[in-house]
Amino acid sequence: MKDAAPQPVYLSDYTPPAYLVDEVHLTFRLAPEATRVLSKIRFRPNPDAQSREFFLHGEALRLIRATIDGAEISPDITPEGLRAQVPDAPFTFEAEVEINPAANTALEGLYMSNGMYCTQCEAEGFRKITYYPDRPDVMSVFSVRIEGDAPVLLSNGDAVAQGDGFAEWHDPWPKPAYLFALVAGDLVNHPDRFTTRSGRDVELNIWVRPGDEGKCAFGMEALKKSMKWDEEVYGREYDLDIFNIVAVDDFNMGAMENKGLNIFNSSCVLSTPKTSTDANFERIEAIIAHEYFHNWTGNRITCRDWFQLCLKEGLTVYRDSEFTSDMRSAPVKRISDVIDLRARQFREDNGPLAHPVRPASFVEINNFYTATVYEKGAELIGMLKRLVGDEAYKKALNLYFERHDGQACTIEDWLAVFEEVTGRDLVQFKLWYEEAGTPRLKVRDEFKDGTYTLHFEQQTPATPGQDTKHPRVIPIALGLLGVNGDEVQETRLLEMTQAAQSFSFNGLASRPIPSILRDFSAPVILERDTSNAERAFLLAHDTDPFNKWEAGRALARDGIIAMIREGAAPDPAYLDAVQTMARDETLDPAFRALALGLPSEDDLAQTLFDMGSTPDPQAIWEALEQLRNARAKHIEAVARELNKAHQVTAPYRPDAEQSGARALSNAALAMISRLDGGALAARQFESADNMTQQLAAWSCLLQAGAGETATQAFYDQWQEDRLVVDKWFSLQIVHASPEETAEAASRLANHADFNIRNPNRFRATFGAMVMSPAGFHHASGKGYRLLADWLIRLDPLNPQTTARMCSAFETWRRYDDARQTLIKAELDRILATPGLSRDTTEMVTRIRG
Ligand code: 0A1
Ligand code: ZN
Repeated sequence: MKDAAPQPVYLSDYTPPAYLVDEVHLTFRLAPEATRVLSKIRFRPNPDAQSREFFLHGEALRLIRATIDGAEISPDITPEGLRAQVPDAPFTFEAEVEINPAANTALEGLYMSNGMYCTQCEAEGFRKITYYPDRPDVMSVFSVRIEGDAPVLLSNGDAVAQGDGFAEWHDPWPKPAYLFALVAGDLVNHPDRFTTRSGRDVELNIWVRPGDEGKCAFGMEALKKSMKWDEEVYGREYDLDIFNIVAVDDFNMGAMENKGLNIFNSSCVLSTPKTSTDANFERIEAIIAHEYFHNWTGNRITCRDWFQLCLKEGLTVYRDSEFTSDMRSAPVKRISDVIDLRARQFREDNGPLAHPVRPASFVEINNFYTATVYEKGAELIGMLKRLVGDEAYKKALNLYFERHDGQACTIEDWLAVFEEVTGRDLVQFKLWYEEAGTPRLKVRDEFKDGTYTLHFEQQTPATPGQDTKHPRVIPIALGLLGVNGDEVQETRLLEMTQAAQSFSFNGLASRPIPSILRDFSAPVILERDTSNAERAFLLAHDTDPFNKWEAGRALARDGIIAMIREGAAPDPAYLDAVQTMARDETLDPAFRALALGLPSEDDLAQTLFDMGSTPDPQAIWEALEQLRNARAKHIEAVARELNKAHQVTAPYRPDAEQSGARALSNAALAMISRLDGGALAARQFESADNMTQQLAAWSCLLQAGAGETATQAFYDQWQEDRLVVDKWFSLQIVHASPEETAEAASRLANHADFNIRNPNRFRATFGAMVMSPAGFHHASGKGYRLLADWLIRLDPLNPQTTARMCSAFETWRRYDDARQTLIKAELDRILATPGLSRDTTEMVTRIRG
């Protein structure tokens, strides 16, 4: 809680730990309100240390007793931890503390969820369990004994003993405290096995609440695929005899990679065709892979300090995106990732919360699990791979695993293996880690005497605390097309390193059409004056799926911008081009579904702001509605054709092929529903045998204003399934008219099924409100007020989720004075709340600027 202004920590202040830990023994005597934790820790002075101060982190612990080498001590206790005099030689520290898991609503440390004990220790949650050097560069071997009456008692590593009311676990791999985990409760398992390529027989389990055992099969298949993929692609094998996954309903994030005992938000692991959408299945597969891949990139090689978070997260996100590309469609994955990157990371990078992929300071590390660290961090790996090539990437990774196994590393260590393998100097590349902000890449082109020249200029706007930016290395994948649509220059990589740089191509018969930044080869904003004709040409002919999609998106975006700014009619060039694209049966249905998507309201608001206009959320919403209606009319016949032709009749499978077909037929259904008042959607709602079809139909009905019966029917059918009820909450709010968004959120927050302590339900309600910009930014300010009211209520219970949700306000400076005044008043009101958490204080302070 906030007493004095919270103090930042700086990367430049890093010093090695004073003491290292050789082994840790923990005994847990579980009781909901008074769990006893007994620790026995073998310390030794660190020869590399700069001080001999013995400090152990510890928060909200009741110390019962502490000893050093068996002799009782009276340590100096502060709200942050414990200090004591210790021998100048190896010694054993023992402590007994009491904690209260039942009162832990922050879901950090040891807490309870539906009667089950569960932990979350990343980043700094272990200090709420016992006194310990809770920093990732202190790695140790853990043995754990759990005493309690729950039928299932789990911790990291391998089970070494089990009996009535107790279990003992030993993890032979040294790890930092943030990877510790404990779970105890009435759980049932979905078991399986996997044999690693060197012949280790691994027991696999997904542990769930009784009744959920039928929802694990898909997650288990995803786990086995991930294990195999990591062996085949990265040569990484699993290293214990058991791998456990536990599903928990109350969880702040998606999932956590604790060694040998991954803990998942139930929404990221449980699935059945009837209760989960295609998108849910894909996400579950990706998150299972992500957590599993952390076993090497994160656990075997971890981070020296939390500033290096992108070392494990950027790399692991990159690895899970490669996995999804291999399992499904690479172009569709790339396009979806870029949509997400622009929506979340570019937004962050262009506002008051902008920070480098490796931040240089923070107040609360939990506020830095961001799109920048994760998604931009992954983009940096992708650029590095493009620059050095596949072979060198593989060699560098092998060297990284070989050299740093068992260590806590830095970005410098990471870049060094690439420098060594390739002989390249990566000093300039490192700027991508150190400087925040999205580079703008301006392009002009010229054609003379058979030579085509592209002139590039790069510039990165200032970000908070970083006024000056330096030119970055930008890998620009480029192709050139001839007027007949043939490729006259296949994709090649241009390496831009200067502020301004030109590249020429000789011997061309006529002026080519450039396809720049293929596959989105760098996370930059490309600015180029181009014609709609050229975009339509690229949409029709580009061989690079990303740029093909991008051309359609730009065409749509500029058309909508003209509608908003000039009151123009929907652009006929866009309507015709999209019609041709949609009915092109040579294109993957999933690609076509993506290409039928329109830029988001938030994306358009930022575009308008960048053009010097003040975005009006209501006008943006109206223009999008007008375009959607016009498009539905214009391509009605095609929509009807597509909806029929891409119905899936085979038994449900959540694979890329069937999901793509459903995505396209449902995109068509959305258009048809704008014309038939929801008649076709009503039939689909009635007959749907899977959640993808049911939800799509209900959503069309809500959109058409004909959803009342379906809304009730959906609730009656699914009220016992908490993950489906989350969908029931969200969708009603997302589809409310802008006039009624806040009312819908408020009504649902007062529904009997609302539970402020469950982050999934809170996000389903208020996250949905924020995802409807015209409603959230309603001119009356009621959206802002409602969100602030609920954030103030949530903060004392769960600071982490509160702080994350504050980012709804991060774009406030885009808007008109009246809205800015309203938002600022809410930010001030939040900040003035007595006892506001450090997490929320930091976020609101940064947003306010
Ligand atoms: N390391 C996990 C995400 C995670 C991060 C923080 C948490 O609590 C503050 C929980 C989970 C991952 O990348 O999956
Ligand atoms: Zn991760």
